[in-house]
Amino acid sequence: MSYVDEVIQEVEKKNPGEPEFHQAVEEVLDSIRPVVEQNEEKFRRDALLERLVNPERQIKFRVPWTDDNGQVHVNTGYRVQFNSAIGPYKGGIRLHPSVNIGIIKFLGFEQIFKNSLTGLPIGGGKGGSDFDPKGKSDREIMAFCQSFMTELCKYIGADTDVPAGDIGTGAREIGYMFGQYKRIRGLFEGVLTGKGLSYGGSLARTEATGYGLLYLTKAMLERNGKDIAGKTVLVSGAGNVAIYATEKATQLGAKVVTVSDSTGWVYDSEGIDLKALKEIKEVKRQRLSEYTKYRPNAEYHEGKGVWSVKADIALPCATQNELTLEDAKMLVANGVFAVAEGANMPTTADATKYLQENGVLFAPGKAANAGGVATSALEMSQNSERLSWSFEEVDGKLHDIMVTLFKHIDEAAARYGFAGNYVVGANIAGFEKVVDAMNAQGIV
Ligand code: NDP
Ligand code: 2IT
Repeated sequence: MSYVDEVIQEVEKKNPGEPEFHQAVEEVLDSIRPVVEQNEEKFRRDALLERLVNPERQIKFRVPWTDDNGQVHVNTGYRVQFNSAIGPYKGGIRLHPSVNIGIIKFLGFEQIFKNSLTGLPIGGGKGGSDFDPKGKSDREIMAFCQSFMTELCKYIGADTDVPAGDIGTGAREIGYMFGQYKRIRGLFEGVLTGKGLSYGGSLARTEATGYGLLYLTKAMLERNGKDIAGKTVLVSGAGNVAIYATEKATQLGAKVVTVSDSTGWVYDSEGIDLKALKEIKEVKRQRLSEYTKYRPNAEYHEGKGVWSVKADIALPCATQNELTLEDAKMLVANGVFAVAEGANMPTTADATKYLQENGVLFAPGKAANAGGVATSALEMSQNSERLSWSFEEVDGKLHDIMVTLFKHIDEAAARYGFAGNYVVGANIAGFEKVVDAMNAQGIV
């Protein structure tokens, strides 16, 4: 059996009940076969792939907090410090009831290659908790965040591990976590990114993932002789990534006609009203069903359905495995010619294969959504030099990072005979730098 297949089998055996982690590992290892096969004996002797798929460290802890009625709750907190070959661990904190160790491991594993692709010195990590922020008061959110950080602060630091936002963690949560870190550790340092602008945050970090997604999508379209202006776009999700993907797509002359949340979705044939969307989601923290109050001509539907709408481009920006084979078939039948993942692994493996086989341009999340973490790394730079850059400077760097990133994955795919397959290109290009650093640093 090939070394790659041995390691895939071992991962499944050693990590039972973690299907998302298996899915992420299989995709990466399958893509890097041509690289490994060039020197299989060395890779095997050095147990390079075993070292890659086993986190350097994983931390699991109790998070007790008290609700507004005096009831105590206990959640589970996680931080997986996956790989520090090219820099301090870097990756978000997810707060969602679906969080378990397998979810955090899949996200941490993806983050290794994503962070490598940014070209910046950041290793891979991820954290989170099964805490559900929905419906909680500000005081309850603060109580949870303080308790979470009381334990996490022992393991992180500006030069060791720098968490950030993800699903359920935005500027409010980062603020409470930063305050507690500073209080306990006595350090005002860049230990978290996505901070508020008044205490070390970076301009354009809020917008970065969505904007970066569109910069990469535009580069991919141009490489294939197409333009984004005038196209109809489907966006799923209605959170940080979805909102700023919608904003940048609109600025580039496209029309976004859908957004969704966990209870339903909106179709607005005239184009999503950004002001209304931000008011509902960022200010009032309401359900998307409120949208039709602002736009009476739009439609609101319960449940899933974004991928059934006729369009040119699809941008899944909600969560993992939200775009299935059945959805992929609808997209192709409806004329969608490009899919770029704003979320992490939103497309199932069989759906990805179907889209690629049917000629759809497909940009995987670890490339397409890397603008968020790249801008986090720019926030770290600004914190280190104790300076703040202008919006234009950060946004300009983000743009260049995404265009360069696309060039690298395009070249890597072609170099190994997979021209146009950006899944293979992203995995190989991300892997090459990490492997080089791991080899240089010996068996650790
Ligand atoms: P937010 O919490 O801001 O928004 C998430 C959105 O997705 C919400 O509209 C939410 O709906 C919806 N959603 C979440 N989980 C589910 C689910 N299980 N089923 C249906 N809908 C769901 O998160 P972000 O926008 O930050 O993150 C979205 C995706 O992008 C995630 O995959 C994240 O890992 C990825 N990402 C985020 C980056 C960032 O910088 N924030 C960077 C790179 C990737 P509801 O509110 O109803 O739960
Ligand atoms: O998935 C991701 O890349 C993020 N949630 C952002 C991580 C970060 O450190 O900014």
